[in-house]
Amino acid sequence: MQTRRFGALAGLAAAAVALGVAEAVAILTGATTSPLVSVGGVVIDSVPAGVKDFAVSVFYTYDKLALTIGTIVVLAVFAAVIGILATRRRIIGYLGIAVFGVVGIAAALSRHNAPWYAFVPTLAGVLAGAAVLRWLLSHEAGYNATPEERRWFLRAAGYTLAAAAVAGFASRWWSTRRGVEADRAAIDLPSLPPDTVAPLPPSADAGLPDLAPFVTPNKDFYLIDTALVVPQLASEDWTLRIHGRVEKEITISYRELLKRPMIERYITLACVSNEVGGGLIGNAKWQGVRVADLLDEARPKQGADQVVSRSIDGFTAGTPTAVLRDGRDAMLAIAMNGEPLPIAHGFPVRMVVPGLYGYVSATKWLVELELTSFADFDAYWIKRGWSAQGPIKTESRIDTPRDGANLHAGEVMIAGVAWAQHRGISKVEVRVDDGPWQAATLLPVPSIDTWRQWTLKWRATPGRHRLTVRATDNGGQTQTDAVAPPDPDGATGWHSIDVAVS
Ligand SMILES: Nc1nc2c(c(=O)[nH]1)N[C@H]1C(S)=C(S)[C@@H](COP(=O)(O)O)O[C@H]1N2
Ligand SMILES: [Mo]
Repeated sequence: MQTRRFGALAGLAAAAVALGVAEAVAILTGATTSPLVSVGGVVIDSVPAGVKDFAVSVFYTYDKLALTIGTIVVLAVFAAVIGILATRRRIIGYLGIAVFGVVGIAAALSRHNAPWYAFVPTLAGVLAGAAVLRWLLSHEAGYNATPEERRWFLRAAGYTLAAAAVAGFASRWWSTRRGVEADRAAIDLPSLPPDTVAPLPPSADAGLPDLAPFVTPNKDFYLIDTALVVPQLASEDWTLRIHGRVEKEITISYRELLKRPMIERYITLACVSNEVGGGLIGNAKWQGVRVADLLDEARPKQGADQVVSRSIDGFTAGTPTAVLRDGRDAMLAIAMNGEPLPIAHGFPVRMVVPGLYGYVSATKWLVELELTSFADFDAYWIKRGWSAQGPIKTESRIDTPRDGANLHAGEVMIAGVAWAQHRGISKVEVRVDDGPWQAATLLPVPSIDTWRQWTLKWRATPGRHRLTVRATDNGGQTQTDAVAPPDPDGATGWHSIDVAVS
């Protein structure tokens, strides 16, 4: 028992030193990311399909802090086990550390544009970790140890752990400080000719409390991605490579992208993981270059029916080539609501495609477009069991009153949003309890690519009531009441809320 505890402590100290040294060396060699982040990324990406549902619920929508802590906990358990095994056979300890090293080096080298020396930080960390393990385990601290020996061991391991943790956090703090926020703030967005901007009808927003505003402010826009830390990609380092099954490969810099003809459009982005009534949806004004223009230049070859957009952090989304070229305003966006793309939303460049869920279209920190076929390549979430095709399903949501609200009898304004991107919303109806469907008032929209606010005045009578909403798209298709979960291609069902009127 004692020996085990000391072994675990030695393992933890060795791992902490390995990570701290790797982190520090990564910064010295000018790497844009750290081994912990690369390994964390690999951990996230390689969660087996067998635990897919668990992985999705934990890794998909969870916040970054939980992810970081989770990764550290996993690494710590692994390190402790290695330390314990190493007290029996030293070689197992070294082998365990070697596994760390292989994973770390593979992760670092697998990153987009990884320099040839990307293995150096991990190698340095692993060697330091092995040395610490050897040093600590060469001192007797188990059954036969004297109290002095034990005290020495605890102190040595404790100080090592603490020093490594401080070094690790200091490096992390330093590297975030060197982030690209200053670069982003210095960007001069090209101004657009007035006819390229979709005007916003002044009455698109009813301006009711609790009703989602027509344009979602950047700070309130939902965030979904698999990146353990937000990639810091400077605009001057950015290039986009369009390659694969094309007649002409294209590489374009940020400066060149900014010189191209641009459009500005309101487009509502939605996440496939959004539950009925959920908030993983937002509407923004995006400015960017049409994807179709770039594809026309690259000239996709016969059979290249999928465009795989790849992020600097390895995320991929697969979009039908036909959708990108069917005339809709699919774009490589550089600005969101009039400012350079926020870093968390994909700075410097992301893709935005009206009508498709984000996981098949909206790649942030975009660096590559690869023309291929759906038969030849499965993108990130497709490998994990989600549908390869992800058109957004017609949905609607009641924002006000709130679910569970206590209301006074009399006139109540019911309002919410409805969406069927790139088809458009033609009708929204609300039902009180089992009463008849009543048509809501639809507010104007700039295009069929955004959500649409709706309102309905209700004469509320005392008692408990259930309010239900459903929408119909411009093709006359009414939103289905069949309840389906988000997995594999988007939730369906009608949104209902319960209110008490007195
Ligand atoms: N690089 C990268 N881009 C990504 C993702 C990701 O995990 N990594 N997630 C996608 C998903 S699932 C969605 S719904 C949208 C969300 O975009 P937002 O975070 O700007 O709202 O980004 C897409 N782009
Ligand atoms: Mo998503």
